[in-house]
Amino acid sequence: MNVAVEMAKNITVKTGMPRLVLFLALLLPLNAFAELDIAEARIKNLPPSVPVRAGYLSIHNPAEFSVSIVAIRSDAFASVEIHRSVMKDGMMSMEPVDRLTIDPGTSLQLTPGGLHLMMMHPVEATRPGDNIEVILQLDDGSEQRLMMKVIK
Ligand SMILES: [Cu+2]
Repeated sequence: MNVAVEMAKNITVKTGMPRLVLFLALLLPLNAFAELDIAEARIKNLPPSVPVRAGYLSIHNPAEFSVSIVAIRSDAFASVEIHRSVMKDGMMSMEPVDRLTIDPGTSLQLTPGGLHLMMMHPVEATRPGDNIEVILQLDDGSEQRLMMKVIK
């Protein structure tokens, strides 16, 4: 039996806090895992002849510490990179970004013309209305799954 369970059994609850809540609180690690609030996660569809898709999302970090996305993957694509659109010599181009850091309590938007996910080589043709699972790898070692909708 693990330590948290022993502790929960031995503590006399005098505060009126339900025993279950106390029990769950004891099971939480001291440093809670990061969890980002994701909204508007979408992938712009392109014909099968085009080997990449751009993905956009809105990310909010509700935690009191910074959270970084250090890698992204999806079974539906050979690879997923983070890109930034930049103007170089009067031409729009893109460059890879190692990680996305979201400061405590702030939001970051991945939007057309700015930061975006570059989703390389779809395993199957994508269609508007598809929901594609994407996994974010965070700097604390945890992973966060999200669904991205394919849009026209
Ligand atoms: Cu790109």
